[in-house]
Amino acid sequence: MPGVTGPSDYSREPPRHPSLKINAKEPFNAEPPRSALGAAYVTPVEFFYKRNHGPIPVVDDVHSYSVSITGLIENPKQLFLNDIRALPKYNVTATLQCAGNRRTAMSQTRTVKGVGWDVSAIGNAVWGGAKLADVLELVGISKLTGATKSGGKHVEFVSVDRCKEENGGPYKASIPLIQATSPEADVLLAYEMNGETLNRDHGYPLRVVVPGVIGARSVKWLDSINVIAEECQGFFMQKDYKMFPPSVNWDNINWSTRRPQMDFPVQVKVSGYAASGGGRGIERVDVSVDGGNTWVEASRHQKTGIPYIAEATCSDKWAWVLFEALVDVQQSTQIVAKAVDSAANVQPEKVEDIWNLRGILNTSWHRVQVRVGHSNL
Ligand SMILES: Nc1nc2c(c(=O)[nH]1)N[C@H]1C(S)=C(S)[C@@H](COP(=O)(O)O)O[C@H]1N2
Ligand SMILES: [Mo]
Repeated sequence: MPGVTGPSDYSREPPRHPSLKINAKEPFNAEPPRSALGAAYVTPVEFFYKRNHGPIPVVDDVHSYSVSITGLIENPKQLFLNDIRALPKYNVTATLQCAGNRRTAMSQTRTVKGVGWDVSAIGNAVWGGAKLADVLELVGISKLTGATKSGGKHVEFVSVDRCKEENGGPYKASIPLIQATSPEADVLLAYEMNGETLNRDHGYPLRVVVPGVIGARSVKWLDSINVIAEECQGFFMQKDYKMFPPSVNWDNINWSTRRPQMDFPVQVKVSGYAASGGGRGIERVDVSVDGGNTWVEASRHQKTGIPYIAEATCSDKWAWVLFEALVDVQQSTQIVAKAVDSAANVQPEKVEDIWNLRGILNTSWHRVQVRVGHSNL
């Protein structure tokens, strides 16, 4: 494996911020405190959630690191980091969200399996790198190609980390070729996060970023790109990250009956974020202070100026929106927030209505119970 290897134990993990809430230690899965998340439009790297399925890979020699591009293509190639850096660099502001975000709340309806995330398995970063569409052009696949001559229709990303779900093999996932070759889709091979070299937790030296799609498809520590006929057959595409109706349980589950989850839907957190997948913007955020009977529209802010990037070179259609609403709360009540995206998708009212076995995509209205106490002083 050129330049980067996946260790078989946890003795070489990187340092992490002490205030992260650790949901699992090995593999390391952690999210920031709620207060750190809403504080900034661009989430600082140290507070960005970390979602891993194995030990963090180690880069022995970044100069010998390369990505091989193979499969159903005419000119297979090995690309070094310098080859990728030589392509036009794009900065894309994109919100990455784990499909398991808010899973803990789904478990309150009925137990679901998986890492117990609170509401912060989400973050917004400025990703710097080459567009995958440009990289694929280097191997002879032109822009907006749906199928190669030899029948390639999907692009598989393979890493080097060792995951127990893959029986010690690497993490992998795929996206359709048409998305990979579409410059508008902004799929990146990123080597920077928030203007700094990507760090080990987030995929150093190179990761995929698929904007608007659940985090699971943004493969870190990229080792090879394979153009294949069918979507990736790996565990995380076929046996995880799928939504099933509530009647399905662990005894009658038939994984092949559902397609892998891709876009993440509209959702919101009461103290501040709203995001919608698929490149759809947030149209409106409504806030209620009476449990959802009456609503006021919140004010919102998107870009707040990112110091290290010229405005014109920075797209934000994949990014979250932060919102604020000043509301009077005179008595103990329930504050509720729900967002509407540009396609008029609205968050569902109840978690019960979208409960699913794997506990993913809990996009129900976010409710926060507030208690107003009266001081006697
Ligand atoms: N190689 C590799 N890539 C991966 C994963 C992984 O475990 N290994 N986890 C995926 C999942 S489920 C998510 S949500 C995102 C998390 O990215 P982050 O840790 O940079 O926040 O990475 C994805 N890419
Ligand atoms: Mo995830």
